[in-house]
Amino acid sequence: MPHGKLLLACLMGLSTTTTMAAPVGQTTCFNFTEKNWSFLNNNFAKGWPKVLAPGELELLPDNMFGAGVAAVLRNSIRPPYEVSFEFSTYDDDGGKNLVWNSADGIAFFFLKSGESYGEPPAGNQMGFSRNGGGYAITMPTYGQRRATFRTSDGLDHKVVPFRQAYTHGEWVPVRIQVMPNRVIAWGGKWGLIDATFNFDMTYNDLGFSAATGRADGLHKIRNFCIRTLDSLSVRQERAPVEEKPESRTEPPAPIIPPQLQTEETEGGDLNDEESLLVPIPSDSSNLSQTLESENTEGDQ
Ligand SMILES: [Ca+2]
Ligand SMILES: [Ca+2]
Repeated sequence: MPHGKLLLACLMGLSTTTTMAAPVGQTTCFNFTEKNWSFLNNNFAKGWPKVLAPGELELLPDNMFGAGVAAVLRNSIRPPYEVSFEFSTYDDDGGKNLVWNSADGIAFFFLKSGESYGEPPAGNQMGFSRNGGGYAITMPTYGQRRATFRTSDGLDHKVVPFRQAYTHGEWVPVRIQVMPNRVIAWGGKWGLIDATFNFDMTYNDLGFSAATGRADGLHKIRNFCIRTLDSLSVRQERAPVEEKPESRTEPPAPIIPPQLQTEETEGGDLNDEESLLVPIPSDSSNLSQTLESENTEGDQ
C-alpha cells in the first residue's frame, strides 16, 4: 500500500474538518494523534493506550494485569464503511498451544457513544464498555482463540474459531465492513463474521479496546484506515472459513486480503475465480453455542 502519500492526504483532509462527510470510496487513515481520539483506561492501565509511532498504537503492554483500555474515535461517519487495520498480540509466556496464559484480546467497536463510554472493563469484556450502546467484533485470545460479533450487553451472537487472535508478535490484517444492519469481518485470509442485526444507529463513534485479567499480553494495532462505501456497490465477498482448530496443527500464514471488487454487481459471476472459495456460513449457531459456553469461563 502506498501508505505515506495516502496518510498525508488523509491527514490534510482531517485538519480542515472534525467530521467525515467524505465522498464514497474515499479512504482516511489515522496516526492516532488526531484530535478526534479519546484514550480511556482503568486504574490498572494508567498511561495507556500509547502511540508508539505514527499510526501504531499500543493498547496494552505485556505483563500488565487487570487492565482495560479503549481508543475512541469521536466522529460522525455513518455506515456503510469499511475499516482496515493490522493487529499484533504477544505474551512472554504465550504460544499457539498455551491458550490459558494470554488474555484477553482486542475488540473493534462501532455505532457507539464515546461520550458515555465510562471505564473500559477488564477481563473477557476486552475493554468493550456496556455503556453507550454499540457493537463489536472481538478477537479473544484466552482459551479457544476466536472471533465474535458482540453487542454491548456482552452477548456474543456469532462465534467462530480464529487461531490468529493470538499472533505471538506477528501482524495480522483485518477488514471489517459496517453496513446498515450487517457487519462482515475478515482476519488474515479467513472470513470470520457475517452477521445481520437490527442496529441502533443513534451513535457513530468507533474504535478499539483491549483488556487483561489474571492472564496478560501485549496488544497493538497499526495502519488503521476507514473507507466510505456505497451501499449499492457492497458486494458479498466470499472468503474461506477457518477449519475447526483441532484439525490443523499450524496457524495459517497471514496474507493481505484481496481488495473489494466494486465493479461487478452484487452476486457477481459464479464462474469467476472467487467461486473457488467457500462462502461464509450464514448460520453458525451450533458452533456459537459450544463456544459461548466456554466463553463464560473467560478470564476475569
Ligand atoms: Ca506476559
Ligand atoms: Ca501471560
